[in-house]
Amino acid sequence: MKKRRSSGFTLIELLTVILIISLLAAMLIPVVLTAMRTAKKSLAINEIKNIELAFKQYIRDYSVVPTYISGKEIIDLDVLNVLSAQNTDYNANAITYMERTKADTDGLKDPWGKHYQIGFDLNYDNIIDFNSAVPGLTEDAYGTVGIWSHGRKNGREGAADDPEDDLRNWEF
Ligand SMILES: [Ca+2]
Ligand SMILES: [Ca+2]
Repeated sequence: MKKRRSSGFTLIELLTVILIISLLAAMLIPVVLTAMRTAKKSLAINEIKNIELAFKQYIRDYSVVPTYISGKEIIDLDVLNVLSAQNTDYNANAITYMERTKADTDGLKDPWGKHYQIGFDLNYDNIIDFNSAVPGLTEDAYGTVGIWSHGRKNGREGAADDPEDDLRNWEF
């Protein structure tokens, strides 16, 4: 009898352990997912603030918004090239306002893999002039530089974009 007890788990004990582990996993997975989502949101807010700060320093130094390269609005990689002093046509003093990091060979993307939307106040009325290419903007964005992420629910994978989780620097 003693020998049998010490030989290992009975089937009931094993099933109990498996049940407890399954219950713990079922409780922990949503917590981990929520933590990951919160971390991505915090990262996006930080990145948006960094981009905004870089532009504000640029505007302080050059007294203009860096809006045009060869007549077109600068977006994505162009923005990064100017701010990281790779493009000295629009950053004549070659000042580094932003370091180039991670997946930035394709421009400034948010943690969900979409490009940040960036707009400027071109006519100095403190209202950012996003062009019509930005969907879902139904209100005025106030300030000098507007930076917008469509968040986790960003219209990928066939679902419609949910504006509720969008992150916009003029709302921080
Ligand atoms: Ca304006
Ligand atoms: Ca969204």
